[in-house]
Amino acid sequence: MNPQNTKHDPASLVNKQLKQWVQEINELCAPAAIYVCDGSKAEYDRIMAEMAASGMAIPLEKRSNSFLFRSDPSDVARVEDRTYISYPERDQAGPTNNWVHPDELKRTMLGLYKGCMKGRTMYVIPFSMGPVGSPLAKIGVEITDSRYVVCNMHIMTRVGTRVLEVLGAEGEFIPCLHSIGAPLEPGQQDSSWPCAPIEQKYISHFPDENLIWSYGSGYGGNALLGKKCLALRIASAMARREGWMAEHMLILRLTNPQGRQFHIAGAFPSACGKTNLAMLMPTIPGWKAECLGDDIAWMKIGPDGRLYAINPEAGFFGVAPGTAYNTNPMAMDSIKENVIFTNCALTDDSDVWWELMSPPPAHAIDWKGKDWTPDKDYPAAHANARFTAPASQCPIISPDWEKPEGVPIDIFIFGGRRASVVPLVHEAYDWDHGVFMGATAASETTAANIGAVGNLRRDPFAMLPFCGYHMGDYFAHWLAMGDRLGDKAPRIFYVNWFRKTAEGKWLWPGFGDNSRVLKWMCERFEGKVQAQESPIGLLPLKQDLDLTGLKLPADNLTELLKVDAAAWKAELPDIEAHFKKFDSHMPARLSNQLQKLRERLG
Ligand code: O2Y
Ligand code: MN
Repeated sequence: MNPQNTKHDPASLVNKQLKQWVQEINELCAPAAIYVCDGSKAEYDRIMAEMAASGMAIPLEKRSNSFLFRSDPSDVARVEDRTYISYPERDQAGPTNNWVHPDELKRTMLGLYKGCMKGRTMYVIPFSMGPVGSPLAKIGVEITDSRYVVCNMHIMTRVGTRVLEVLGAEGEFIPCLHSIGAPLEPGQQDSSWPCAPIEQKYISHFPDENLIWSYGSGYGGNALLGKKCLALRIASAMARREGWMAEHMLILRLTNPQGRQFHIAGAFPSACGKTNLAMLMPTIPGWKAECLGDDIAWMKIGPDGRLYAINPEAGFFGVAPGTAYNTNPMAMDSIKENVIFTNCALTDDSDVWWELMSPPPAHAIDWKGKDWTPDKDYPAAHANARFTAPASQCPIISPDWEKPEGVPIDIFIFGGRRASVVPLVHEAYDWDHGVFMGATAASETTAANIGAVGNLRRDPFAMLPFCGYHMGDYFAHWLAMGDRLGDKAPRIFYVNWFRKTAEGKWLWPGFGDNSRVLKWMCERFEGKVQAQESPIGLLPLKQDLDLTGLKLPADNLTELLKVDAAAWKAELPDIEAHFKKFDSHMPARLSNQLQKLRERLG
């Protein structure tokens, strides 16, 4: 489409800062054309059709308006080693982030960006994280040379003209520059997933300037810059400055049989069933769950002093392998149509398939485009294969998921995957203790993580790869928010759905039955049930966990709620070493919590 003299023409932009930035990037990246996105369905359909015509997108006959993409095998996930938090001082980024001085990083990246969009269209994507115009929302503009990114951004964020209207002539936005880093020379044949080699990939954040520069990758969190880059890394730094919270949390609403609503936000490291929990189907009669978000929560203290949360995203970018009707029926029902699939297998009847979705097909084309049969000793779908689907398609999406003011959070949950030591659920004694739980959260690595299987990895607040500043200062921000919230602060719990017997069998059924644990939390919040003190926190009394209809052996429950003081004592040196990393930024209040835990353990 010729953008000249239309709303797609950058000359039509009224925001002065945006117009100037687009001009600067045009000069730097030298694209063949510039196109300002309007966010319409017609635009999505046209760009997707172009990708289908080029062979990059494979239309799926079994799912209406759905397409499969196969990425380059070198570009399949977020690249943490190539992700930078760039401040003038290394200490501002802290020990858990990669750091390069902004001058040096910009020099390197400017060299890469020079002429990087030759032969391609440069898309300007105005987007809102959060409902357009919400007091909690932020506006970003992503410039990209990837059509795949444009279509994914259409689903994952609110894109287009409405955003430009809210931005107006003087409004502020977060500039997000993205290039796949693969200029096209005249006559050169494009590849189906152009990207740069790993050593040229950079996912850079300049939090002092609210600025994101991404180069070389077209995949997920590296390229859809509204998600991890803006909504977590940049937003966490903004939130600290402005007194709110940007967290790696699902948001769900539980309604009890009496109609009382509870809002829960939960942070879990990867491979802990976060999406399953976000779309939970309770097994306890009379309880209803609604999903408000599966990955990110932005929270601000409201006029009544409570903490209000919005989901800044508009879609799900979910892991496909393992998603099935028996594990997450709501996710399966969310992806029946209007979906972008990436790195899934293609079946002979033009559908997608992935491991554990259903019995394997007799034949498929795997994520690398090769014939695949079930006798192969490698999976048909990549372990990080994804679906991008509109959140509105989730059958249990809450009617309030786009409420501009958000929903009041009653309960925070932290968790991790632990085969032993950590009980099914325990409650924090107070806010500081809850922050200690979040700060020490740990999970055993699985095949889906990078690194050896079964290693204990501390992932504070599940924010390790996503905190846009020094993690010690982030802990202090949590403490400061608690001080401001006072007695209106959410109650904090820690869960472990993954405890096993000595023989390696699951002790807890998980999935929909996790609603039983959530029910206990809600009843604690209401003051309906007592709890039992233990060295690590407050535990349920056995009779207060609603196990009706569940054939759980009594020994399992005993084991699930067991606190082995010796095993916990053995964890203390690791927690100490973990805290030591944060050096002078480590809040004394959390070191005190460690001391208190030590004393309670005896
Ligand atoms: O690998 C990627 O690029 C996606 S990472 C991701 C996507 C959706 C939700 N969470 C995550 C994550 O890594 O936490
Ligand atoms: Mn996530």
